[in-house]
Amino acid sequence: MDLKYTPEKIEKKWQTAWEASPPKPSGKKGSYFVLDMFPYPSGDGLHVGHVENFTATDIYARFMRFQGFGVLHPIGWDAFGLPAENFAIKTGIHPDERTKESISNFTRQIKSIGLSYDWECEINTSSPEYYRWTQWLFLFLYKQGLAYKKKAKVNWCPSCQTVLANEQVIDGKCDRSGDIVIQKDLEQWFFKITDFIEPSETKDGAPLSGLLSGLEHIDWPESTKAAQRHWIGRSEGTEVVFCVAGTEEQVSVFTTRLDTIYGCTYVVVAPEHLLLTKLESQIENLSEVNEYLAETKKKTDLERTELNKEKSGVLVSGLEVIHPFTSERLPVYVADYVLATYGTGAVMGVPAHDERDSEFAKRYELEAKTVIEPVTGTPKENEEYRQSIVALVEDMATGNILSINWGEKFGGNLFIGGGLEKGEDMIETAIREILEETGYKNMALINQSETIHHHYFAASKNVYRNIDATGLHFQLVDKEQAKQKLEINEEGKFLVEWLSHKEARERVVDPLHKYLFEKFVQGKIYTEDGIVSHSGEFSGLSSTEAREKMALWLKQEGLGKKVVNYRLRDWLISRQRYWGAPIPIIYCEKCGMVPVPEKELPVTLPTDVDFRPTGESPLTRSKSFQTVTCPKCNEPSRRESDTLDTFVCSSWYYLRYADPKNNTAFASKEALEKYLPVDFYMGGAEHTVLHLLYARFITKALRQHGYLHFDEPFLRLRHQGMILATDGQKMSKSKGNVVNPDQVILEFGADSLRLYEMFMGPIDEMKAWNTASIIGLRRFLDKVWRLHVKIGEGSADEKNGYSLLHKTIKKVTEDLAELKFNTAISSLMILTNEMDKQEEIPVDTYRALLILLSPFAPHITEELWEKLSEKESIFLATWPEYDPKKIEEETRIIGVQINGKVRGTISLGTSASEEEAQEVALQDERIKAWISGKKIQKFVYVPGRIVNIVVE
Ligand code: ANZ
Ligand code: ZN
Repeated sequence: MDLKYTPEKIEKKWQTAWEASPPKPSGKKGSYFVLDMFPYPSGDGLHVGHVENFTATDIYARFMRFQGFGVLHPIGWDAFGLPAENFAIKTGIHPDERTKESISNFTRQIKSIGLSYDWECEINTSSPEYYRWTQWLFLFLYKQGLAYKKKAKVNWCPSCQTVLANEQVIDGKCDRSGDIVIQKDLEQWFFKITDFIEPSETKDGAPLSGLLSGLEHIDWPESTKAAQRHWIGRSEGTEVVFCVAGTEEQVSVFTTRLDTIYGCTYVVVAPEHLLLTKLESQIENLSEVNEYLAETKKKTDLERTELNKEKSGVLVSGLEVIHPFTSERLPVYVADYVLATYGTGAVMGVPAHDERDSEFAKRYELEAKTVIEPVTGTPKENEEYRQSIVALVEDMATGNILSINWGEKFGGNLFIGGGLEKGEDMIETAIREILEETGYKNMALINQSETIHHHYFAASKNVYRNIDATGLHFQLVDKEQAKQKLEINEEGKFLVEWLSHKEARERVVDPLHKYLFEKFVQGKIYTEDGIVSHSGEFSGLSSTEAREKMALWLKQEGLGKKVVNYRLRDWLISRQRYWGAPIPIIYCEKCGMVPVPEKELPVTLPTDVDFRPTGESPLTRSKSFQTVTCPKCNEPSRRESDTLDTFVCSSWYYLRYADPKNNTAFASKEALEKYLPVDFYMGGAEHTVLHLLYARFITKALRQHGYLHFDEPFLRLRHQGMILATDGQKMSKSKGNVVNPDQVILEFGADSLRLYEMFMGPIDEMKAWNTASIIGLRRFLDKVWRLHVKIGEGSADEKNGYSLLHKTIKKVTEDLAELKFNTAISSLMILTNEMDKQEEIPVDTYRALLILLSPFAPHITEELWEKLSEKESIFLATWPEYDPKKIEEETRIIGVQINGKVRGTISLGTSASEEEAQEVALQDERIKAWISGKKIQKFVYVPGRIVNIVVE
């Protein structure tokens, strides 16, 4: 028996053995699909983030096999794409050659980590056997009317002469050449993803969930679902027609805030808006307008809508529109913060209630009309009505604001407030209140707010109140001060305090007073719903009611209708690039656009291509590719020369894994029914909005036409957290801080690398690399190895003190099911340390330890298993079960002190943690009664002795 653990000796040995005959348990419980987001085989090889992702799913796949499932756990290559093509442009090495090299490097690396992939299912999206079905998918969508061609504005780099994806545009510049990217109108192919946003039906009449509603029933991180919803951007609003004065033309605007329309003081159209061309002859400052239009052509939509950028625009003189409700004439602006591609490409400007409009209006000195009165606090029943004022007095010399500290119970710090008395106007009230409460005598009014509808509980009078409050902003004229008349309240508080802006921001929490501070001091505008004012017959309605009634009126007048808008656009899938799947379409002079017949697929990518970018797709210049006849009339024709976005390849690959060799369909019905949908999916959080959305769309489209039996592809999804470099920065080649897994394996072995990455922290959190701590994991494995010499006869029992074994079995089993790998490993470490203290270890205990550890560290456990004279692989063994009786631990009665007095007792396990103690204590009825309504300031558990709770 080797006394020393030498991973380099055993890891290769088992990798070869597993490859020759992979241990395949029976899988009685049916199939389970564990999937990684398949990698792009880059020239840089595998990075530690891949290792994190792949190890996690490998552990989970192994665990599920132990649980009796027939696990499908495949790997493949997302092999088309720009990097290989760019590399080819630089080096002359063909993308196919480069990709194959990279794949073989990735394969070698993956095998060296001991990942249990089903290699017989391997796929490669750049192989004709695969992209034949990608092309089939295109034709399927084309035939269903879900793939179409239209002119669209795209990112264009004038120096590289090519279209760029949005991700390739960084700060408005090309990520390769650094040139400014412009927007260009080009004929492009699209997939109609927008057809699937809302629920619909399959062609057999079964319900089909939409891209929005489908999210409700899948187990995904909330943040990912939120990102999908945000990307789709469903928005309910109204289209309102503004007639252009003196013409037959109209401008339609889209608004979500019809209730603010009486506050509209101008209309803005996007630079691309047709009105500018239609009424060009009437525009008096045409050259200024045209100059502005040329300027905006240089910007991407992203730059145009960025919140912090200064808004620019130009008045279109000569044009005026008519307000549909008031018939007032309003000016028209053109401004690039309005996008042509959203809503109607025009907006009504409401500077008083919209941030962007407010910024714009300030810059161009446009009027702001307040038409929404804020509602603060929460309405209650039986409120007492009052009319009140709040005075915010500012000492301009110091910048401080006058407040009264009423004490916690009475609202903390507030400005000066009070109700109107008979015969008094607001200013008189304010001056009286200021004098009574603070003694200050002389101030000047600077500003007055709109009415604010405030709901609150008046603690001093013990009533709920509903007040119409007006804020008055005063400036202190001098410090002359009479004696303060009011007295200290029951809390011993009633202090006049001058607050700095920072203090006011932190200490004035009452919503009414906070609002006035933000309005008067910070210059914020009110952008929420409220009560409509200065809006004719609609004044006094709530925002919601006003939107309904105004929309009804517009409809009757034929000046508007309710609409739903989405941010999501159809998916632009054509690329003027070489290294992608050719789009299977032929253009014939006689017959027009003709799809390539299915039996002629794949349309293979030619090799006689000069892929240097010229602005045209490289495939236009390939003789072999372009020598083609029309499938309908046999006349010489030409092929579509664009290729498919690589996101198309990855939108359906998970289906292919079910049946990767099938050459009559992308997968057979039986195989699909057996393995899909994917039970567990894992990958990085960075690119997931698009990929996940596209995959869901393709699933729904195929489902609609009976090719699939499910309408969501990934039932459970998790993201691994990013691994940062030792310096806490993102790993990158340019910073030279990249950790190469090959190197780690060479130094410590693959099992240590696997364990380390899983032990770094919760799988979904961001973590920083620390080479020094890998040694700890290696020592743990050394210890597991050495335990071997202590194996004796017999099985674990009380005498051996191995209730810990049963606890560990329970913990590891439960943690694995929940992907809590770090805590599972630490409980295995505790068990190992405990075993290390024993003279002799029962063989059963050692066996159990090895099985529990095997998903994490497959090589060492397989080797030690063999040393136990086992004939079969450890991965065919039976997962240990725990005996609940052995876990029941001793309990003790613990006293619970509240503010120093013992108020009760609880019963706790001897090893209970502080969290557990807190949970038990706070559930105890007596304790609950003692602390109800009070805030817990401190909770301390002195293990085995006492619980101490401090409440206010
Ligand atoms: C007036 C208004 C007043 C608006 C107010 C908001 C607040 P979401 O929610 O994203 O759908 N808008 C409409 N079309 C636009 C375009 N093409 N480019 C830029 N902005 C556009 O946003 C809808 C709101 O965004 C609309 O409601 C409109 O401004 C603006 F107090 O109309 B709103
Ligand atoms: Zn033809």
